Amino acid sequence: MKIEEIKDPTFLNNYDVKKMETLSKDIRQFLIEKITKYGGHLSSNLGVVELTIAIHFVFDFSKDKLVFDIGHQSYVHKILTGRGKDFHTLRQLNGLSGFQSLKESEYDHSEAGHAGTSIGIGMGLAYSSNVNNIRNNVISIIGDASITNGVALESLNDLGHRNHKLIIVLNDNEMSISQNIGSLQQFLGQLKTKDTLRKNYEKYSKLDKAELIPALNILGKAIFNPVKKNFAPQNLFENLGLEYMGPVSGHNIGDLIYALNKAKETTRPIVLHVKTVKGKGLKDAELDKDGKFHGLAKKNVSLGNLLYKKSWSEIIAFIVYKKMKNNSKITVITPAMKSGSKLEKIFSDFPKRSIDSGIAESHAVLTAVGLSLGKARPFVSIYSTFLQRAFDQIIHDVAKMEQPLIFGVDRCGIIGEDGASHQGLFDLPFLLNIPNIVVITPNNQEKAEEAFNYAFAQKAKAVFIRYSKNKIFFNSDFSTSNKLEIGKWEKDAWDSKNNSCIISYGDFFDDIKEYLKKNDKKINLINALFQKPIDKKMMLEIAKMKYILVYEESYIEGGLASKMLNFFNELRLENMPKILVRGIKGDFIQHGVKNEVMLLNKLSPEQVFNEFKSFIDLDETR
Ligand SMILES: Cc1ncc(C[n+]2csc(CCOP(=O)(O)OP(=O)(O)O)c2C)c(N)n1
Repeated sequence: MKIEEIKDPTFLNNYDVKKMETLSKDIRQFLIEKITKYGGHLSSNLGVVELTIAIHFVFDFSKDKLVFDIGHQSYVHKILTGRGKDFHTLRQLNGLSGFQSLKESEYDHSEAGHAGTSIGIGMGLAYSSNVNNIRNNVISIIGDASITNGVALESLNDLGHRNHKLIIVLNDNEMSISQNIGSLQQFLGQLKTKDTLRKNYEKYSKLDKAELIPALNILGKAIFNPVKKNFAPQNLFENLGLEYMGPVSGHNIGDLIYALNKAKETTRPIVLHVKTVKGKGLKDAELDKDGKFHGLAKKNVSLGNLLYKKSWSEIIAFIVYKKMKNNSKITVITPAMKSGSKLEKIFSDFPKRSIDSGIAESHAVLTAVGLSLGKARPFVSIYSTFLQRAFDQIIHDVAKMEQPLIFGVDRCGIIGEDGASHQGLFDLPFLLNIPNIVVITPNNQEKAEEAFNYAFAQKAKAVFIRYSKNKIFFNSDFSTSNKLEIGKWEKDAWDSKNNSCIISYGDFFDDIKEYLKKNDKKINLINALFQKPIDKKMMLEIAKMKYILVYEESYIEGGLASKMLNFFNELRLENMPKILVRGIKGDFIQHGVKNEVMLLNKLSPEQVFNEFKSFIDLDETR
């Protein structure tokens, strides 16, 4: 069958196990071909091919509900629900989302991007079936790393004492992006797949759907029940009040269908533990322990001159590494993003001072607070989007206790292909309102190093150093002992006779600077390195300007410009400068290559500069 021709999963009703196995091979081939070309999550999807087929075979998602945790492993589900033909648009502007998407298909019953949400949402959906007197099944699929997330554990705790029918399919591949960690993982590791139905393969593999399930029920009984008995006494899930079944081989369709059917028959919440191999079918991906095949970039994306460029993550890791060499107190913490944030060398060379806390952002920040209270120097490396999970800890534990933590806020700004759930556009608006912290967005390696010098000199203030996913120029010889002066902005191009200026920071500052230079445009330009505190002295100076453009890679509401406007307002000036603010407005920003997303949102340096020019011209002609 051509993968692109699949319209909906009903064709599976006419499939036997053998045909489903052939389909698995074809889907794997398709995934490898498309993802290596167009980019996306590869290993996680290769691991759930048989599992997703079996789920669609057993359940009917025109009435049952399916919730993927994160959703990065929902590609096979997309294929079976008629979206294979659109895979050439995956994660591109106006194309298929890389996660489940309510707007994309009636078969997508929820959305995510962040870990740990599927059990709570699944429980709510099951509850809603009771409220609405509907008889259906709700299935939440969650990985062994995501189930360790605090939110998921809260949901398990609540679910266990209720009687809602929720089937939690625990997809255990022993991997997070890189190797999974933690005691829950160790517990899961003790549970081995004892046996499978494979030895009876000839008896069931060619049966049609009506005959298959009764046959599996007879064959499976003898095999699975002893497994359950063996592990029941010490089973964590059963102790939490949930039913437990497994572990089941996630690559054996007969086993999966048997087990899913059994789970379907229960009336209580059940965990169906399925063992899969991440990257199944592609040797390099199967052996990958560092997450190289977890997510792939689009092939042939032009990244400009890469010769002297490195990603911001690499540069920050390089700076922190140097600091760790000279200061034995510095300890690095990442919530499961060691590979994404390029911390591998730090972890291998300073194992005693490197902590992977698992997918547990709030806990990671709390651990850092404890380290700091104990007079160590924690550096928390965390993606902007996942920092959202630690909002309360930043206020309640970091800022209120005046702990001098250093945060490397990775992947700030427009994120590109991962889209709405992963945008790094919320951290500024929530950070700028928290007392007793400092927020800096450097625009190059030198400023980043100076920001770290400043941060490590602090005794009672947490410093958030923000950087994007971009690549920038890198010099391995560079080192400075300079520090940034708190709150100080820098004038770049400056002519005191010119009555207008542009204020920006981070990559946007560099983008507009380059645009002005290339196009020989003369205008005052300020690098607002600190977003908190703002440079009040400079603000008093620019209060005399006639026109100001604030160009920021953040939501406008609550961003730098709103802080500036408050300040100007309090000055009660007779002649306020006329201020144009350009950044993200209102809506969630969808997936797509960053430059395209910027153009769509009228945020390219050229668009913004021209708009500023018209803004001035219009005013002058009044
Ligand atoms: C709250 C949160 N933190 C971090 C991530 C980044 N992340 C994406 S996939 C992933 C690993 C998930 O592992 P698992 O749940 O076991 O699924 P697998 O990919 O192994 O199938 C991580 C850490 C995230 N999506 N959400």
